[in-house]
Amino acid sequence: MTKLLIIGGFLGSGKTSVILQLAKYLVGDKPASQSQVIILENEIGSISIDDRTLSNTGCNVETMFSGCVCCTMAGELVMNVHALLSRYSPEWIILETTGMAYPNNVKKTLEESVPEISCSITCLVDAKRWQRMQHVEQLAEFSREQLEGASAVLVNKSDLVTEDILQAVDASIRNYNTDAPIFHVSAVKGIPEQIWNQVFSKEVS
Ligand SMILES: Nc1nc2c(ncn2[C@@H]2O[C@H](COP(=O)(O)OP(=O)(O)O)[C@@H](O)[C@H]2O)c(=O)[nH]1
Ligand SMILES: [Mg+2]
Repeated sequence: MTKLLIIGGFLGSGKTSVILQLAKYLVGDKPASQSQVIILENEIGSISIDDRTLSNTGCNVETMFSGCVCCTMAGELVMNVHALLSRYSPEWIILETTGMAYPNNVKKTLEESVPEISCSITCLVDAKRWQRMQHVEQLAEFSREQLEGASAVLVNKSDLVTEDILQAVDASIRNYNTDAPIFHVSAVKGIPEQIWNQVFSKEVS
């Protein structure tokens, strides 16, 4: 069964940077497995910088412009995923959502319409900006919607903050998601294999 991983998180939280690390982990030193990993980018706007960065992984990068997959493009997402499955039979599809998407909606849509995938959400939190965001009501509400259905939370940019701040961020995340394991990472410094092993402990046998 193809595993579809939805990467949620606010704009600039490090989704693309984390996906670069994840692709490295999944492909490892076996270039043959590049074809087993598809990166699906949902960007709003016409020029895709992330797409070019991600192409360096050697994995297939597909881009969906012009709308958000959690709302206006839900139908198109389903069609795209069906097409990717029949064209590549990949082991993994990694979906980078727009910074404004609700990953839960995306997961629900896919689970209802594409039974041949198993879907999970990994949500990113920007360690540097998180606490400030929680003081703005709409952003706090948005944070809740993003984190609620996540099966793992990556607190990214841990290189920019102190241990005390990381602890406070963890406590705040627990207001929105009581179960998901929380990992402190830095996508620019590199995310070690052991962390990914734990993130996927349920999926990877
Ligand atoms: N210091 C630091 N910067 C990071 C980290 N991860 C991402 N960034 C930077 O944050 C910015 C946004 O990252 P990007 O991956 O494009 O975020 P996205 O919008 O969620 O895809 C870029 O300038 C990255 O270099 C990190 O772990 N530490
Ligand atoms: Mg991005």
